[in-house]
Amino acid sequence: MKAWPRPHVPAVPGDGIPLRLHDTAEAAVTEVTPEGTATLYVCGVTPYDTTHMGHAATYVTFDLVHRALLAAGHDVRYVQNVTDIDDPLLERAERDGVDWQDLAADQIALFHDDMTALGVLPPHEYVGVVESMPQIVAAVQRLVDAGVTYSLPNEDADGEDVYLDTTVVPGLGTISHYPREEMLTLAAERGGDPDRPGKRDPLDPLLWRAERGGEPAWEAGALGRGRPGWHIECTAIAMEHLGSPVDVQGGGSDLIFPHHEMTAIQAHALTDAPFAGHYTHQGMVAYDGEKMSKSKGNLVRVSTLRAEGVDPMVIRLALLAHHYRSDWEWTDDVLAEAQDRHDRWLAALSVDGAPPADDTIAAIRAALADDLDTPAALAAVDAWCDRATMSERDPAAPGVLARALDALLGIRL
Ligand code: 5CA
Ligand code: ZN
Repeated sequence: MKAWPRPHVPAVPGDGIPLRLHDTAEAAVTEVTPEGTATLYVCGVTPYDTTHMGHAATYVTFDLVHRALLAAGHDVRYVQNVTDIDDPLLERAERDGVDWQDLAADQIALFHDDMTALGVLPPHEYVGVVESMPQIVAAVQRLVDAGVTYSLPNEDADGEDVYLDTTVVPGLGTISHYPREEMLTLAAERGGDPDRPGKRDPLDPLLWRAERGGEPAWEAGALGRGRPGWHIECTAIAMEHLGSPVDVQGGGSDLIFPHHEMTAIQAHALTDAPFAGHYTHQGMVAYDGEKMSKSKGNLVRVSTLRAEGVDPMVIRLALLAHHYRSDWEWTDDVLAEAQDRHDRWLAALSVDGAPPADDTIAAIRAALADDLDTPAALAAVDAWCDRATMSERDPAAPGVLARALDALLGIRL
């Protein structure tokens, strides 16, 4: 599938700094140490009701990871999936009386438009689940052949559903470290089926779902017609396009369990090696006191604000004002503060000569390399703007700083 257009990334003066990033599995901030090209896999949208501020926060955060790796001197290869077949997508299409493929195509187009407006660098491969069916089927079949799966009959289907047997593969809990009770609760809330009779462990993830009447299904050889479980899609797509381990696996913190836990276990079962060097997670953006989510409908959409005339760079500044690991709430004040900052920065960068910017650029680089400390990076720019009207004059400084803001923060004023 095609991604969105790639903006130019200007060169930045100064030395690259190795990126340190939080790893959920280690519960620590550690250096990202790519061998050769740095690889980044980020879980993409399920294309309905996108792009809300939670989605935007996640993709802007991993855009900063992408930019920080480039600024550190690495070549980067970035893959993002799109979950273009899934229960919630089918349910929404049914509710609205539209074809699920048309709904997905429209929402993917809208997502691309929003990502372009927000200045997010596109992935090198933007990969749909539907177009990846042969690789996903092959991954499930390899797990079956390895003897780490079992099948359960289903009265609604001719074939059988296939599960990974987590009682025989190692690693359950090594990403999230959540207590078992919490895992059981989250599995039930987030697409799992812990209460299904016959499962060897209630947490075992579904790998292949036999065709139910009226549902889309694909041929899968010995597995029979059906469609994949959610987690194996990302395992197969990441391994196909990046190999493993990937340097950074990303997504929102709502994906820590079960999605990233299971993605990693499955990859480990396939390769006998860790899936990722860093499992990095964006905190949750809330609205009206609750996590912003498509299922609840408490959404602020990027496209709505854009249609109201809000500059997408103001939206991006609103997101950057929060550290990516904190949970925070979208409010009108958040947007108003970002608009103020945008106007101050624009005014300061538009003067005829300003204070030298080298130290400010070094401070932005250092802040971002330190686990994406965007509030510190923004504060460094604020401080430069406060000095911009003072006497010291470097005619080149506004241009140099503007290009650094573009390259490092994705802020193009
Ligand atoms: N297609 C799957 C991943 S394979 C999925 O989770 N899609 S999604 O559309 O529900 O979410 C897309 C991304 O946005 C995920 O990384 C998710 O963790 C993140 N996300 C969703 N809601 C929020 C939120 N309120 N705050 C921050 N990130 C969020
Ligand atoms: Zn995923």
